[in-house]
Amino acid sequence: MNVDETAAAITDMTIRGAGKIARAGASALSDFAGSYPGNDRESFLKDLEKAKKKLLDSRPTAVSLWNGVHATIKGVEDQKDVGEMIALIQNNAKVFIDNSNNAVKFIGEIGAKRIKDGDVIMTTCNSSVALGVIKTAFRQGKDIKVYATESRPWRQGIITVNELAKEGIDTTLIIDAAVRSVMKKVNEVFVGADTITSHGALINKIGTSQLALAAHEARARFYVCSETYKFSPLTLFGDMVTIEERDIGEVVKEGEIPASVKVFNPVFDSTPARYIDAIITELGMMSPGSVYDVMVRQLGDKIFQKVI
Ligand code: RUB
Repeated sequence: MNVDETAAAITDMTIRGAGKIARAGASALSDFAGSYPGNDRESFLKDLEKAKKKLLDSRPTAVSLWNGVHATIKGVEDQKDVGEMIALIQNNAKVFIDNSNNAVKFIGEIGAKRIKDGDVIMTTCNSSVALGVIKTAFRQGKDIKVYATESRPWRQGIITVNELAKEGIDTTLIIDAAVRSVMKKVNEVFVGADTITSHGALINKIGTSQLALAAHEARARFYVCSETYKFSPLTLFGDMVTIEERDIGEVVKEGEIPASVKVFNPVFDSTPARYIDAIITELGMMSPGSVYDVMVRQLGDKIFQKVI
C-alpha cells in the first residue's frame, strides 16, 4: 500500500492496533522510497517529509507509529544521493518490521510463563501482543479460561473472541460494564499498549484503566504486553499523550438522542504505573519504574544535550 492508502486505512481503522499501524507506517515509507520517480536529493527529502506527516497525522495516540516512522527514516539525511536514501529507508523498514514481529513472539514466550494451568485471564480490546501471550500459554498445554471485554464502541472484543475460539481456548465475551463483577474469578489480566510514558503510565484502549483498578481491588495481577517501541520518547520532554476522540456516530445513531445532548467519545485512557504489576517487553519483564532508564539507554544520553 502507498502512503495515502495506508494513512486512510489507519484513520478509518481498517489497519488498527499499535503494532500493526507501526509496521504499516514503515512499510508505506518503504513503498514511497521504492516507487520514487525522481533523483533530486532536496525534492526527495521534501516529499519524504510530506509522507511522514501524512502518516503521523493518521492517528494521534499510539507512539508506535511515531517510532516506526522515525526508525524507518533514521539516517536518511546523511546519505549522499537518492539511491542511497532509498536503500537505507527500505532496509530500515525491513529491520523495524522484522524486529517488531520477533518482539511479539518473544513477549509471548516470556509472558506465557506467568500463566499457570487452570488460570482465568481477562483481556480487553484486541491486542496482538497480549493475545500472543495467551495463545502461547495455551499452546504449551495450559488449561486456561479467558474473559474478553466487548470494547464498545468499535467492539474489537469480537475480533478477540473469534481469534481465541479459533485457537480452541475456553472464551467468554463480557460487556464492558461486567469487568468488576467478573474480576473476582480472574488470576491475571493481560493488555496491550498504545503508548507507555517515561513515568510508566500505560495509554491503551478506553476502559483499560477500569480493568487495572478492578484487578488491583481483586488482587489479580495486571500485566502490560508491549514492545519497547511503544515507549514514548516525547514524554521524556514533558509532552502529553494526545488521547484520540472519534466521531460521535460511533456511539449513537443520528436522531437517537436530542441534538442538545453532547457525546464524548475518547478512544484511549491512561492507567497509572502504580496499578501495573509488570510490563512484558522483548527486553524482558520490567517494572513501570524502569521505563525511563530503558528509553534513555536506547536513545543515548545525547538526546538531552540540546536541553542541558
Ligand atoms: C487497540 C488497542 C490495543 C493496542 C495494542 O486500539 O488499544 O490494545 O493498540 O495492540 P484500536 P497490539 O483498536 O483503537 O487501534 O498489541 O496489537 O499492538
